[in-house]
Amino acid sequence: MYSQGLLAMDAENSETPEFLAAFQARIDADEKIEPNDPMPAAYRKTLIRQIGQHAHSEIVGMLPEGNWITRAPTLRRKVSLLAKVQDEGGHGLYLYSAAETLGVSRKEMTEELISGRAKYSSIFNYPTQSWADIGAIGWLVDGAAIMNQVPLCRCSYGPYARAMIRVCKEESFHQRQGYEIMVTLAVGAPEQKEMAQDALNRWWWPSLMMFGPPDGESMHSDQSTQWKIKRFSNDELRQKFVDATVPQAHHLGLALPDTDLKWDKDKQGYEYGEIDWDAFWRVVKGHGPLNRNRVAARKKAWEDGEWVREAALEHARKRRERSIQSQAAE
Ligand code: BYC
Repeated sequence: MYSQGLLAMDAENSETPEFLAAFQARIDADEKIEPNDPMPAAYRKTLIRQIGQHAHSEIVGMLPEGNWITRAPTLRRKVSLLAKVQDEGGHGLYLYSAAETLGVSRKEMTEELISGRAKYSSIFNYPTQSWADIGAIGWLVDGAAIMNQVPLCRCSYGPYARAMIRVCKEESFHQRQGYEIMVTLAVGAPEQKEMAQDALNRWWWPSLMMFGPPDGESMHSDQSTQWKIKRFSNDELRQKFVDATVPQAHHLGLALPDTDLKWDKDKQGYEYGEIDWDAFWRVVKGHGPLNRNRVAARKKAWEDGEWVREAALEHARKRRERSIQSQAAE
């Protein structure tokens, strides 16, 4: 996908059976793989894919919430929403940096995003229609993100795992600020409770889709599990999320929009209804309610920022030149 000669970064012997076995032995021994270590080209490629998509998700994920910064109901809500959106920008930057250690540039990754070729989480293609959506996103979307990202703190690739530790701490604050918004609405006026219920109705199923396709259709899972990039399957994490979140909805006095949802005593978990996977794939393939809008917003931001990048590079060039001149004069 990326033009750069990434394969050339891997030693010539990095595909031999002996090398692959030795690499797998390092993974099995829970050693961290670091940027300058030799690695199979497919391991590098899968990490660039996943970390790049993850970074894009954080950056695109700023848009639905950014839409409400100027309309937050109180100063306190505005301050915490601003902080949350800034955190997401920071997460994107750690993640782009982690991907850069694998030999791909941020410019290349951004060009993939603004050309519409790169994927990012399906969840960010839905509109935020009311203030309650900001509560639902923090509670459900950040809640789902934590469930998926805590195991990534133990991922085999060092820079990704270390970035995830900081990200998870911040996501945990995000989840709580979202749930607190939902609590406030749920105990408020009947209209506020209705807003909270409406937001839950619209965000519940897309949140379950964040974990990716069902295990039987997840093409990368087996290899990523063998390499300890993934520690749990998509369905396992989805189940953990449902089990943790349903009691939280009950505490709010809200109803989950799933008539098939019921506690299963044998599996000690909730049975839930059929997910509309056709709808999921439509969104992933670019036909969700706001895919075009999201990509266009990122394209505009990248183009508007061109002069800043040029100025920063020119400033760096001049400093370098001055430093060479002053060294020559000594
Ligand atoms: N949306 O074989 P599979 C946040 C793609 S942001 C779109 O199971 P894998 C936040 C998948 O990429 C946090 N595409 O893949 C920010 C693959 O396509 P390609 C976002 C999806 O990688 C702001 C194909 O479907 N979190 O927290 O083994 C505000 C087959 O899937 C989706 C991450 O990025 C999807 N939902 O597993 C608030 C976590 N699901 O690449 C909050 C990091 C699947 O072959 N990523 N696809 O073209 C992961 O953990 C894994 O990549 C996934 C998918 C579990 C998502």
